[in-house]
Amino acid sequence: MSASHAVLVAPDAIRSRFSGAMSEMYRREVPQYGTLLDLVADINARHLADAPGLEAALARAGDLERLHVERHGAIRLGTARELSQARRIFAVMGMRPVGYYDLSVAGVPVHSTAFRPVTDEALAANPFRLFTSLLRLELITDVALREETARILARRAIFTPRALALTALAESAGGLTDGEADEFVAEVRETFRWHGESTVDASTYARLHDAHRLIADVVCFRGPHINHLTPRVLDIDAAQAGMPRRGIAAKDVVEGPPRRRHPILLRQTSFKALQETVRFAGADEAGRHTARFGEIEQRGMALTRAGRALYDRLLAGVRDAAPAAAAGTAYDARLAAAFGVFPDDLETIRRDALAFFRYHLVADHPAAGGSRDLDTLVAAGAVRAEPIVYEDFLPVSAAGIFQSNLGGTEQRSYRANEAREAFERDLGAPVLDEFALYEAAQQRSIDAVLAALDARDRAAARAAA
Ligand code: OOG
Ligand code: NI
Repeated sequence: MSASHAVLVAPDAIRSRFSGAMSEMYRREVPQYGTLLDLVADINARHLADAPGLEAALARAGDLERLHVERHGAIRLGTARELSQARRIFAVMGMRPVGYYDLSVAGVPVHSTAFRPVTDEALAANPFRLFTSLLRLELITDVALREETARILARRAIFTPRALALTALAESAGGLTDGEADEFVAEVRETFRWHGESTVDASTYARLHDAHRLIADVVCFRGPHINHLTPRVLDIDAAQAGMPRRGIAAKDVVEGPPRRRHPILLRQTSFKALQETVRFAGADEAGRHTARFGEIEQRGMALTRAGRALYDRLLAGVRDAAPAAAAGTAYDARLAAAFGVFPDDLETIRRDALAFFRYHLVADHPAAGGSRDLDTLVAAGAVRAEPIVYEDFLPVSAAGIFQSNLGGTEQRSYRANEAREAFERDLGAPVLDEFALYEAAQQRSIDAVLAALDARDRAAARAAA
């Protein structure tokens, strides 16, 4: 077979291999992440056994098979060139930039997007996502330090020449062969490994660290080490309670919405970043750096703009009263109380258009007197509505995760200054709108239901004729 007719590997399969390779590498680098995976596997198995019907519901939504391979990770990049190269590399694995997150408001000098699969099929195959942040040099106020930072970053090349060559090949050939895909995964993984040696001397590290811990983390290393990986758990409160029992130091509060019967958006918790040994340029003695941690997430349904506005308003009300980290269990109680006004039964959520749903025709159900009205069909039981899983991130939660893992309690904040256009220019492409993606998924399912009803009617008419 000539090369031009070689069989190409689906981007979904390359992403699965990459996600697996990253997980394997991180387990070796951060053994506590392995402990976290064991804890999550135990909780998921127990939760499925204890909640009758859940397994079937997850299976119907295509969520069961993806559960055990599901995870997200996070990386922090330094330059526009790194970000645009990352965009091309992740595209080979079917991951597109979705959403814009401004974290400067929370005192973190970065803005971010999430590279993730976007189609229903790709998400079902493997939803691996990478929360990807770009350092905002313009937020470093000390001009000399800012220029030095730019000089240091300009010297490094984070992707291997082979990774970039294979990316160009995938772009021109429309994909990679099996062997090329394996090589690509190994080469790209290389970029995200931990380096125990800093590229700068101890005093440069100290100055950058004093400007912001995150700046030191991004600038002082050869590449953007993966800083956490996050499996998906079905009961995050059980995971939060289970961490200390396995010797894991959990962060104080779970980020995101409170516990509910029908989970919404995303709840997250993490274990505190490890102190790691680093060797600085020209130094004999080892120093320390804190960056890498483990995280657990529980995903719920994707909210519409209206649902999200309600979520944001309720959360802001609670947080304005007192910061989450300071408040401990009192915070949980206030959060739960505030969210009392957010409906927690699926039919109200659906009818109030607070969340997105996927609609399925119930096989062999007499179709509600030929009605084409969705609410009528749902009420008659002829059509079933399943909530669509939220596949993205939450800026306030992300800021909380960043903060609890920078090893300090600093809460400096920058002026709120969204810079989406600059981010998209650096990325080399616009970010996709997550609401539009969920809306389209919902609409596709409605169109499919209506088309199936029409087909059913035509078949019935033929049979009657
Ligand atoms: C990213 C923190 C955000 C999440 O799950 O919200 C994040 C980082 O620390 O680099 O991963
Ligand atoms: Ni995360």
